Amino acid sequence: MARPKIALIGAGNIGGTLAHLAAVKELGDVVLFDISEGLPEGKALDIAESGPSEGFDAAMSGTQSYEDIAGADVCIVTAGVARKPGMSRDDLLGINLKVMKSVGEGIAAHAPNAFVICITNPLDAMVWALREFSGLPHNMVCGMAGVLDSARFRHFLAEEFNVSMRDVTAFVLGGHGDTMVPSVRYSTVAGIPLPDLIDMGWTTQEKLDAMVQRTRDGGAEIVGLLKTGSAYYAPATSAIEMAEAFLKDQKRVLPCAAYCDGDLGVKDMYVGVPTVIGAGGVERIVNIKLNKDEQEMFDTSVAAVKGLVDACKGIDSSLA
Ligand code: A3D
Repeated sequence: MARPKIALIGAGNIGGTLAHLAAVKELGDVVLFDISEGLPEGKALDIAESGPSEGFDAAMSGTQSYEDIAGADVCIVTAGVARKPGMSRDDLLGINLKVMKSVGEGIAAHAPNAFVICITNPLDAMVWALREFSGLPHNMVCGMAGVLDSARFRHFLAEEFNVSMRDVTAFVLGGHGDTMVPSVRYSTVAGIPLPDLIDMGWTTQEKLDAMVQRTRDGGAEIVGLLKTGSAYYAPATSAIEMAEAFLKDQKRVLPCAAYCDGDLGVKDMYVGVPTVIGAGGVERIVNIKLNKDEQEMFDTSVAAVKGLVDACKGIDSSLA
């Protein structure tokens, strides 16, 4: 059986890391696409040359032509620009919306059966627009944010409790932004919910609140340290976890930006919710029950995402 084909649209910091991880994990052959000439070709060659030492069998190539992504099983989209000093969120939205249009059309023309994972920010609005421009089925287009935000929360919790990160589960819901909702009730250590761990004296409400806030600020914390870019190791690892769930039909329960059509009370929008990812793409949304406080936070987050989607519709009339 031929190896799966993985197309990475955008060969910047995350794109290059995705390619390396996909190769090391032997998930399939990788095509890196970028408008920047030489960048995808250079990264592909560099990673291919790590193959003899690492011992993986995966073909690597770089391209500026959408024809080369033909028949891809998975497309991971990081194409776009990051916010630069002096650029407003709306400026960024306008620029990346145009990028989503060209990427969506490229995928529709050459890889219409792919499972598409969007990472480009502002995430929830961009994945919505990418789906609209590509016309692919909603279950085959999703956004990566929840796995990363949950991983950050799990890391902070594991450090606080001095336990293995593997035994800490967490869910972060809502939009990928300041309003994201780290769910304390549904986060556990080996099945023990966090509120019980406070009762057991493992931590305090104040410390937990601080970890929740640090999770919300997780992206900004890394930007503040790096100064010249944003996080890429953990974002790439998170998207690879989702791609692997699809390629191996793992039926993983992972939070991601998925299309909600009435799910958790959200209509016709992409927002972070728990999902099941398998060979059918986003096979199911786990319709968890939120309590009053969680619902209020979730609603605020959904309203923020809706504002961005409405702004997209205002910029590109074909989306309205
Ligand atoms: P960066 O290293 O700048 O890579 C972006 C790449 O996109 C560059 O190589 C560009 O040349 C390329 N590009 C620009 N326009 C196009 C186009 N039209 N077609 C193809 N390629 C194009 O950024 P990065 O890899 O660090 O981040 C990529 C995106 O992910 C950004 O929008 C980040 O904000 C976002 N991001 C999201 C998360 C989430 O959790 C959702 C986390 C971290 C970064």
